[in-house]
Amino acid sequence: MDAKKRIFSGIQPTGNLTLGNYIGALRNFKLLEDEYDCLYSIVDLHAITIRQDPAQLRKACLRTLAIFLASGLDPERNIIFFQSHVHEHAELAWILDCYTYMGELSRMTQFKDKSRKHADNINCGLFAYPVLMAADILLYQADLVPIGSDQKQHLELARNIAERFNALYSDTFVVPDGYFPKVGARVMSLQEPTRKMSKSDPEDTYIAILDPADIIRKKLRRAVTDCDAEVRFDPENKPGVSNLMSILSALTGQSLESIAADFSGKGYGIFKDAVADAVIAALAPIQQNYEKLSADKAYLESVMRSGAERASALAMRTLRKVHKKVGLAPAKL
Ligand code: ATP
Ligand code: LTN
Repeated sequence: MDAKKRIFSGIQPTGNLTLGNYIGALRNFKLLEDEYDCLYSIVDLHAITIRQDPAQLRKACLRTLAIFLASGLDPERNIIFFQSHVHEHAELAWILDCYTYMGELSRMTQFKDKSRKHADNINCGLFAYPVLMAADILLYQADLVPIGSDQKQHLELARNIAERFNALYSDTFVVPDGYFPKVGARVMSLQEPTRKMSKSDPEDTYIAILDPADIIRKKLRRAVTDCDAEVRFDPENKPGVSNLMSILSALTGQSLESIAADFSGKGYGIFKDAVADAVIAALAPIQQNYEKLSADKAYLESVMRSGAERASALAMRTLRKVHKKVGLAPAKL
């Protein structure tokens, strides 16, 4: 009997995965693999809402897959696949577009941010991005979605779309819940700590999962703090220090109070080095696994092939049900 609840989450293969992606999402993927049936996708169709260089994108896709596996995700217990390999994602997204209002999408803060950042390419895909994300989740009847807090608004929209569809046509979709880390749900930029750490920002603002130890230490030493030299958690007045404290807490499990007590009167140099030690220790095993895995192209290809097959079998069922409910003519006449 299949009594386990289901999880779906996705990461875009845009650039280098960051410490934010790790703490906010990837680390939880591994934590949840025992308790749930999990699908983890490299959402390449989302990535092309921003203009990508094809050769770079192709590389980033494989690199992201290797990082998923290097972080310890077992490709037999979890379904790991590329979004574009399962055509039902785009098909369901089209149908759900017809149940989503322009007004709802206009309110999405990620759309507003990305429109500002890419003012020369505000395309329809960028606008409809959250509908494709809803399709990803609803296609697999996922109960839970591990994400960082920047995706909360998108998840809320996915829930609204599911409820709207269910109300119109009777129960069709599971209405999903979000799963957010207690500390580190929003890791901030090292240079502008009031903004989210993002893999599409300049190099010195983020720590990449694959950054070597000396680079990690250098980036953290240069991280923006403030000038009162007190390690205290106060995101409003001390965003830089508070961000580093959250990173340390998320990686070591130490509470924010106990971190403040440990570094009281010690100055930022020692504190930043301790954060660097924790980050380096957390990422080292992933980096070692990555070295081995990324060289084995045949293995990576076999994982993506079997992931796509397994995901397709599930996706097909939901899409068929949706076609029927909406009133589309059955394909096998
Ligand atoms: P981009 O900068 O290309 O938009 P991104 O760094 O925001 O990308 P995504 O692929 O969009 O990364 O996100 C993958 C997952 O990582 C999502 O669940 C997202 O919430 C989480 N995440 C991204 N950045 C952070 C962050 N700074 N802190 C915590 N979680 C994050
Ligand atoms: N929109 C997300 C990535 C994403 C996702 C998903 C996350 C696409 N589809 C489904 C969870 C579930 C982002 O920008 N971080």
